[in-house]
Amino acid sequence: MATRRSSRRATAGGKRRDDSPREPLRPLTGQAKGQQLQELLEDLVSSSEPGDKLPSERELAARYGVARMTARGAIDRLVSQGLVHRIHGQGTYVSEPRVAQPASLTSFTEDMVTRDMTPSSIVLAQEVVPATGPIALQLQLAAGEPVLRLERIRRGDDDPIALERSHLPARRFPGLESVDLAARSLYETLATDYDCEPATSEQQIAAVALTDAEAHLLHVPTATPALRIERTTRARDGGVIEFVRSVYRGDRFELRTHQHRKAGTSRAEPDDAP
Ligand code: 16G
Repeated sequence: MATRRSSRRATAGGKRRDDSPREPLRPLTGQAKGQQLQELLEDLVSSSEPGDKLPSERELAARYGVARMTARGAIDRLVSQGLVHRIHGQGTYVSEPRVAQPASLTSFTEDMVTRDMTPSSIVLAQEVVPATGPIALQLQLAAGEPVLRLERIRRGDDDPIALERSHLPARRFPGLESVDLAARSLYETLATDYDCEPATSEQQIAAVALTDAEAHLLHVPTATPALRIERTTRARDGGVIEFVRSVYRGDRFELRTHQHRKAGTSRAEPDDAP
């Protein structure tokens, strides 16, 4: 799949441009015309801006000498990859790129800045409450001990991307409930104000459909696909400092991982026979 240039920026004010390129007729030849067309369109998307309009099925069919069904199929695949979206009665438009979360332990703020986006948050809850059994278990506390419950809508360039529901041990971070976490990064605050750096984490990731309430907060239709991430984070001293349950919009977020294969894994074992 084509990866869009990270430098691609939102069209000012979300304005849509209708400047479909006017190229000469270039009939596709050979097998798998749908696949060829899809690749051409992925290329076109990678050099476009969010909000740019794609040529219509009819234009694509005429330009590349393919059936309209073939053009529709190629666009459908781009839609399902999240590269473009259809607006009923208007056409197909290039989508905002996904934000990549790297495999390393980064904060939302860092993820946004890496993508050249401006992070911001809307704080929905920031209060000290007694830990419920499951939260206490995750934070390795006794049930009823005070925890900071922090719920934030995380935004990139003012677009809501994720909903994060964190719990932190309140005794370790006294006063954190009064810090303006709409304006400040949590990780930066922990490091600067509490001399506590997040060091390691374990994550569980699952594909989910957003609930009504989540979809409403993230400004997308109900049941939009999303990634649910649960992360337990420890400080350098090994203490658990955060348990977070987040949902990230599937159309705006992706995870990047790096795999390492152990040397010799694929070799057949020599016979043990004497
Ligand atoms: C990430 C973490 C979240 C942490 C936040 C801090 C996941 C699932 N979540 O989004 O646990 O609270 O970064 O971000 O990755 P901040 O420093 O920008 O407030």
